[in-house]
Amino acid sequence: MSMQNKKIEVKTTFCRICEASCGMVAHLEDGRITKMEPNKDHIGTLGFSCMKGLHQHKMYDSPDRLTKPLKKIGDKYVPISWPQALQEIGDKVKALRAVSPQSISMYVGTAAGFSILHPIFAEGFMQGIGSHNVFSSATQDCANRFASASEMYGFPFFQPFPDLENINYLMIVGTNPVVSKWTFLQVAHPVKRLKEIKARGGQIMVVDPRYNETAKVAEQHQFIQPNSDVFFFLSFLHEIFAIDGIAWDRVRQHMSGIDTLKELVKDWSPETTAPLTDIQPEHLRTMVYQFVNAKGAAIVTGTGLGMGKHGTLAHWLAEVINAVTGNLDQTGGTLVGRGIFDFAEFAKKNQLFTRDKRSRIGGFRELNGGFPGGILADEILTPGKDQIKAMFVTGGNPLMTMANAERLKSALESLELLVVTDIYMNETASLAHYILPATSPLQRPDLPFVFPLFMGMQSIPYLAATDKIVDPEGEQRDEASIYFDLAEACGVNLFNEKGLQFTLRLMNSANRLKHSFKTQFSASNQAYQGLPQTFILDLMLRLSKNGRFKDLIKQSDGKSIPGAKADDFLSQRPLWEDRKVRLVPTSLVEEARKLGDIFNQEVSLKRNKALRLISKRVHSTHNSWTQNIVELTHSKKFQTNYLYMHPSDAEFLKLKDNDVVDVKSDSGTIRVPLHLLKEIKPGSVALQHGWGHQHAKGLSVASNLAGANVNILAADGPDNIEHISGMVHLTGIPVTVSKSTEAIDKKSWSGLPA
Ligand SMILES: Nc1nc2c(c(=O)[nH]1)N[C@H]1C(S)=C(S)[C@@H](COP(=O)(O)OP(=O)(O)OC[C@H]3O[C@@H](n4cnc5c(=O)[nH]c(N)nc54)[C@H](O)[C@@H]3O)O[C@H]1N2
Ligand SMILES: Nc1nc2c(c(=O)[nH]1)N[C@H]1C(S)=C(S)[C@@H](COP(=O)(O)OP(=O)(O)OC[C@H]3O[C@@H](n4cnc5c(=O)[nH]c(N)nc54)[C@H](O)[C@@H]3O)O[C@H]1N2
Ligand code: SF4
Ligand SMILES: [Mo]
Repeated sequence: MSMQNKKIEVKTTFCRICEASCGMVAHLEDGRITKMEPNKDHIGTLGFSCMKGLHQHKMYDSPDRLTKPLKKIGDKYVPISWPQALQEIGDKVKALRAVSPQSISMYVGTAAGFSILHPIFAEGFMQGIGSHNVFSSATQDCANRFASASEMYGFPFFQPFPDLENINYLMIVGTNPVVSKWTFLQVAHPVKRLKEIKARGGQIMVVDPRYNETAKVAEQHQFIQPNSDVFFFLSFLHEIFAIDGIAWDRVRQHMSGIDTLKELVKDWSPETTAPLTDIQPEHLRTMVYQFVNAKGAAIVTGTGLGMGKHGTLAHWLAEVINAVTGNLDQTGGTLVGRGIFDFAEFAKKNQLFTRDKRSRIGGFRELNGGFPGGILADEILTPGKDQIKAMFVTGGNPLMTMANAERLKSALESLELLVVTDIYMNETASLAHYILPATSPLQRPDLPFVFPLFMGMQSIPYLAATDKIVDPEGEQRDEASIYFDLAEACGVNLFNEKGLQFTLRLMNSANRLKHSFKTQFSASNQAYQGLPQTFILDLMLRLSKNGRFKDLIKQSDGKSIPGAKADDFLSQRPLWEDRKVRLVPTSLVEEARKLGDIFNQEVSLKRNKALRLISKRVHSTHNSWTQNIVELTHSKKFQTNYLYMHPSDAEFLKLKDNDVVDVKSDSGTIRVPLHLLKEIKPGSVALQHGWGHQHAKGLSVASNLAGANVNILAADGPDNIEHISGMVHLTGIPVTVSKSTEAIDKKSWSGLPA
């Protein structure tokens, strides 16, 4: 075929893999993407994109993509039609629901969050079912922040973020934005943004058990013992009081509880905590002095702190430090954004996120409509009324990403119904009764990620929209339509709203009709038409007075909008009656008072030379789902995860680089190659999560790589989660490491039995 017959197109869109949401340009030939490039003219993402974004079309266009609903029959998966899949799932759900709606559950993964309609419709489906047994990846990464914000500001999504344009002292604790591309703030090109701070004379201090990629840019770094951040912050506050670094006017006017705070930290001098944190008192005092005297300072935290043992308390104290030093709601400090509508007041009016439900196991309070993932296996395995018997997994891979993978595997295997909606047949799907093929981000229209859209959490404010770039293939469907159809099949109404379900039914029929007129002479006549996604997105924009979807699409480099500003939060927006920031919420203070005993236990564990396992992300992989891209794993270096260890620990344990080691915790053992790393704190070891794909039935590239699932080492169950937020402990895990007596069998060793 000659070149000129090819249909060449160039379309703009944005990446929906991580929060940076980079503006991108897709080059297409005959409807298939041949190249993804950064959009150099994008006003918010500055021509940035990473290697995952540049290779995303390979992932979305892989022969491994699911294109038809699959049903497990015996040991095999056979394609079935959508009507049959929906009917069978619907019948099973109806039978279970008649006995107990709570027996039907859902796990919402992180990929769901990167579509605006997916989580809304999935949640609506569960509300229609009448079950509060919803779990999400939030208790693996950020529920600590939601819990802390709920207690301090009365609303989980008030998440102050640093004013990068004006900040002069940025302290980065337990996050590695250079690799992760920031979390809880949309920042494309983190290296550039960090260098700008330094170029104008600002300072960046990284506090981390690893001299990580961000520390290399910051050039200032302080090692800290894993899990000890909460004690570091107690001493930090102790010193702020000692040098009177409190912004008294601001505190008295806008915050409550300062006296209790002073009393709480009085015994935590830097000398007290140094034996655990390994932060020398002089150094801590210098940091406090610099923080207090900077014209604009802030602490930011991330998953390294949140996935630890005291994630909520540590994050809360970081927020308290920002607040009492006068940096909250201040130019150069932290700002609280506004989204396209007043989400907080809307939530208050509609009584969203009220935390009134309790879990059957452990009596945990729900947070943002979800329960802790750490009790999921117990909820499934413990007999009794409301025992979970069916589960929908949507945009996630809990078997790889949640604690105690081995136990979770038996739990998932025991379900009467497991339905996975994904773009790939991942490990979790490999246990499912039904697998539903979803569209990829590039196959659906969308608005930006929920944090920038609803809460204005952007370092450069803009609004954007994207149309679909390529058509769905085979029988792939978007999740909004999938959950609408599932609601129909299960005989329930989305959000338990009859009127809404009826309206959607009308929209659905109108969409089909419109399409059949349009395409009656074309070959794609048979294509499925679900809900009119662009119509719904347009409605969201219009109702929030943000114009039309079709106009926004035309502004493909982003539409500039007003950003977050200072003096826009304190005494105005906290959702409490008095609108004051609660510095010392009762439930958090009660927990904090227990820290004395915990401190002593941690010190003695440290004396026993227990190694602490921490997390580690790399540029080329994203949780459990980019290992299937050949281009990102062809180098031998990227074909497994490794245990990273300081040479001094290796010498003590008589280990050398590339040895095969067994890493053992109270929950299990995994076997991986060892990598010596001078940049890790002696006593800490690091492992990357998301590996060990050998038994995935539908990942033809990833299942041929090596690596093991680190979450076999993490404990689950009600006693192993932080009970304010429900977070599981995925970092700071005590482990022992020894040379393995056996070599790694690359094909079979994932840590999990087949
Ligand atoms: N030890 C350890 N464990 C961790 C972490 C850690 O640092 N250390 N990190 C934790 C964190 S931060 C998180 S967020 C969780 C993540 O936990 P999960 O959300 O459970 O896992 P992911 O690996 O992100 O899985 C995303 C899934 O979504 C699918 N997917 C991608 N795009 C789409 C789409 O458009 N539609 C649908 N339906 N599916 C799609 C992918 O194929 C993949 O299977 O893991 C956590 N686990
Ligand atoms: N390339 C890539 N980017 C990603 C992801 C990915 O998998 N790969 N995942 C995305 C997701 S889902 C999320 S939630 C974000 C997460 O984004 P981040 O929160 O930035 O997560 P990490 O990059 O793992 O950085 C965690 C840091 O915490 C440190 N740490 C570990 N334990 C402790 C501790 O006890 N105390 C302190 N102070 N530090 C500790 C680690 O050494 C590491 O430097 O990243 C997103 N971006
Ligand atoms: S940083 Fe990479 S993965 Fe994240 S949005 Fe940008 S291109 Fe996508
Ligand atoms: Mo995450």
